Amino acid sequence: MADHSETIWFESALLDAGWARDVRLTIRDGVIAAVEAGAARAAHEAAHGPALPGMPNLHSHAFQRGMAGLAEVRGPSADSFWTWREVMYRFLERIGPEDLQAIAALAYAEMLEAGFTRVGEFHYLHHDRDGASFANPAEMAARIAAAAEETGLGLTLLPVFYAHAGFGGLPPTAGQARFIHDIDGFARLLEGSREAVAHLPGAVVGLAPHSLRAVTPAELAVLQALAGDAPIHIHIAEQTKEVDDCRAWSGARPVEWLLDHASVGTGWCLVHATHMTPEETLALARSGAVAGLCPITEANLGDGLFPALDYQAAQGRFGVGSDSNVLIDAAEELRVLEYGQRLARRTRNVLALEAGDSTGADLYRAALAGGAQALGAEPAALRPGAPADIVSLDPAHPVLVGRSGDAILDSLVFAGRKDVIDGVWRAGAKLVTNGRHHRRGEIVARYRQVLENVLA
Ligand code: NGQ
Ligand code: ZN
Repeated sequence: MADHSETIWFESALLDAGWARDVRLTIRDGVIAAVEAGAARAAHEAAHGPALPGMPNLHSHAFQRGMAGLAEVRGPSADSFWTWREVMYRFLERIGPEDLQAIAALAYAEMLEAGFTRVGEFHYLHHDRDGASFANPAEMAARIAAAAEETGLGLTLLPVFYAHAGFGGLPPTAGQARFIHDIDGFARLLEGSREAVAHLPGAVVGLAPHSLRAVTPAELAVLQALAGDAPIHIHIAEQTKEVDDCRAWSGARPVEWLLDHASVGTGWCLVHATHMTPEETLALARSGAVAGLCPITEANLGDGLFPALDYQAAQGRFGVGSDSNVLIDAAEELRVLEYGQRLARRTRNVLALEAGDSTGADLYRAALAGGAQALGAEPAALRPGAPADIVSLDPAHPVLVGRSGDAILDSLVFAGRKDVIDGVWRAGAKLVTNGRHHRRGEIVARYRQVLENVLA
């Protein structure tokens, strides 16, 4: 048959105009071809629970999944982001190409199980353990692509340019040797990365200056030209030390400096942007760029709180990322984002846009739009023409009893665990059933073997 379409029926679904009941999606070549609401289920169609667009995960360092929980022991002096980074550098010293693929495959299977259908992989572990480049400069990028292919997760690969240890072009440290390129080497990596994902449906390649610490202004200008229309991501203003160092170097704060020296617009994602003045917050919102918030990691690393209320009041765009992958859960990212604001302000329902709005629904919708924009992806929406990236919830789960409409999202975000998720489809392929990735068994077995060796 020439027509490769299939239909999937959901008891309700979050459409652009709001929740609809009895929804049939027709999927053709991985894309939603038609949406019918109020459609009686046909005898041959399975009944699925409430359907949501899959959430984009705009920021991940997949390999860090392997050290989740291993940096929670108090050290000899005050622990900080910077002591955590030492632990992280020691962990990554041991990761080779196969290890990276095995760890990333586990992380990506877990992302799908946790409601994410695309990842922005901020990939900077480029070279061999001794710092020498691989014969194929994109060897490690190809391993990320392979993990995305094995699991079926959508991929926006963001090869990272990293050249310096600190502001002012400081030479990199020994611990950073595996990340380092000059511009020519990076251009080859970018080319190789494009080849590495060429066969993956829907894959996007952007690029990422690691941080203002790691690039010079001249390098940043070249990277911006290399990116063209592709997404460009950067870590920024995550820690107060970075703000202080940036001011000592330039007289300006990081977000202020970037907005003054780069053409920051809708193609950009500023990851964290935690420490901003009200003026920077407003200017970032007006730029049309996406703030890449990683609330679980930001809490874990003690980064501080993003000025979410002011940013949202200025119509700032944001999405969420699982970053260090210490815990992978789309709904929990939104929960921690809102709870940080509640704790700081001693109020409730801070990020609901207006009276009568559901906090969970406003957060979920905003993160869908911001995440897709940041990843250079098609809209994350259940509408004709959008990729069939769908999460269905378990209608029999106790947390959903008697819920309909936006109360489903509030119950997922504030009261659910990921066992509320039942099915996940990516580009029309069903990858998760009963909350379990279809290749979980083999992926976990390989991960166990690899990680026991890495940690030995
Ligand atoms: C990273 N992660 O590149 O993995 C960073 C830590 C750095 C976060 N910032 C290293 N969460 O920023 O220098
Ligand atoms: Zn990061």
